[in-house]
Amino acid sequence: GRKHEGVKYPNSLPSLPIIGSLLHIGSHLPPHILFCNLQKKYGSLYSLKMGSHYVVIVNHHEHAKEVLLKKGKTFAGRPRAVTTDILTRNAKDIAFGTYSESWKFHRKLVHAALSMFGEGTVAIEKIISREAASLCKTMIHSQSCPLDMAPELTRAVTNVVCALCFNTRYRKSDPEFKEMLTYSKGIVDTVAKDSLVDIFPWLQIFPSKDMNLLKKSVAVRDKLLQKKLKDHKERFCGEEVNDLLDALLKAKLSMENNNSNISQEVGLTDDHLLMTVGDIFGAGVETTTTVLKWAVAYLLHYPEVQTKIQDEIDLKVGFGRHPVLSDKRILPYLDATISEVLRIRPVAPLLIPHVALKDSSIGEYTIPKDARVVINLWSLHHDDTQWENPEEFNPDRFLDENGNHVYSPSPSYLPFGAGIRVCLGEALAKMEVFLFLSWVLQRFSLELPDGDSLPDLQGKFGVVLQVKKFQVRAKLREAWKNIDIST
Ligand code: HEM
Ligand code: PLO
Repeated sequence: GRKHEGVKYPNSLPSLPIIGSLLHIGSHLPPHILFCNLQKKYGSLYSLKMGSHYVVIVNHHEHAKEVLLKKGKTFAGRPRAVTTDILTRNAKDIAFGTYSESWKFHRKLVHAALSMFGEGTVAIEKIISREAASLCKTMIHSQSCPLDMAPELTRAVTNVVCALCFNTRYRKSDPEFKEMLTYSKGIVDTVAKDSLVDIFPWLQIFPSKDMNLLKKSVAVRDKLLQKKLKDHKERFCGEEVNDLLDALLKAKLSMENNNSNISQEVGLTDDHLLMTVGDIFGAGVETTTTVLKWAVAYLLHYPEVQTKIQDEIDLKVGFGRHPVLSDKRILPYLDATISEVLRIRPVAPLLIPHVALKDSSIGEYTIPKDARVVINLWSLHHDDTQWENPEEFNPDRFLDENGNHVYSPSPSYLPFGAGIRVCLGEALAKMEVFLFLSWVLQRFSLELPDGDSLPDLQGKFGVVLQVKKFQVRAKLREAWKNIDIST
């Protein structure tokens, strides 16, 4: 650390032109891995300049918890960035909106709405099971040839969040669903490239081609969301709340009726409503689908893990009924596998950047107001003082000596973040991943198609850590050949 009148700042990387050449040694490493490697030279907490912005990179779990939990409110800000501003109409959403009354209000509303229609009630389990059944049914027809599971996994996950947000679902060849797949890919491929990734000289060029794709994709998304809002406004009578959009409209109406200025203060404008559902819809689809794809990719690499999960399901659930949420307790190996997938390939390896709302500190280091703080979850999840052979995929690390699932065998594990910015969809995502995987693995064995090479495990860094395309052969398991799958 650099000492300055008794104040100690984090080590700082040399300024950009020099880093340019320095970083080129490990050229084209994705940022989370580069930031992890830089610890060797600069320690676990260091800073760098990105344009005029001062950025602090946190690689150790104690520092991460100080930022997220102990000083959560101090570090609850978010930076503004050109691309996320386009996505969110200048940060009028939850994920990219900075700490404010409006942010608090929307977060609370969504949280309440999600628990009302889903989490904690049987309603959500029913919705997920319906989609799991539908997924299994389409997989039956694809047994004879190699299958890219991504589109159908995405549809299953989309339909769950569609039910929660809009009380609708998509059929297989629904044109609106296809449109959604296209715009969402356009957004994932381009958004946040300026704020996070452009720390790196070789990615700093943000081509106008990307910007055009982003704008076009956001316009298509906005049109779709606008239509949903219009439909809901026409149908909603102020009483019966069927989904998240109804809940938001009800909050808006009751504020307007109260004749208060609060709705201005907390921003219950149409823009805010649209951006809030946009967040939940977008996060709901891209994150959970990504985890499922990583899980399948790892099961192809580790067929013995798949066999163990299936043995557990066969023994504890059997073939007479489908898996239910309460089976989580009796399927610890599946649960451990999911935890391990979230460790080894975190969906958001750098979370979303945080911002210091006032002068503060992390450990012994002084952190000035407005500093951007990037938590490198990758470093936490691959810290070899915390995890034995961190690169190895091993669900057993999440089991105790009696074979029970341990939620967090190390404090260096935060797949959903923590504190006041913790993921809003954690409970929902966990239910979905558990049910979809247990349904599929109860019925099918997933194998590498003859002649294909194993799926890539590096991933592609972006606003989420994406999985490259791959195919599987999904074989209906022996025991199911004579059973009617639709039940
Ligand atoms: C934020 C992980 C699924 C909604 C986050 C963050 C992480 C995360 C790491 C950032 C925390 C931070 O910046 O400190 C995950 C993982 C998921 C998942 C691993 C799947 C397994 C979902 C789902 C939803 C959702 C299904 C929607 C229902 C959100 C929202 C935020 C968020 C709205 C922003 C919260 C805020 O800034 O206040 N998530 N997420 N996530 N997530 Fe998730
Ligand atoms: C995914 C593409 C969608 O079209 C728009 C969208 C909205 C919210 C974003 C999400 C994208 C990516 C994952 C994010 C989520 C908010 C919280 C979540 C960033 C860009 C995570 C993992 O932090």
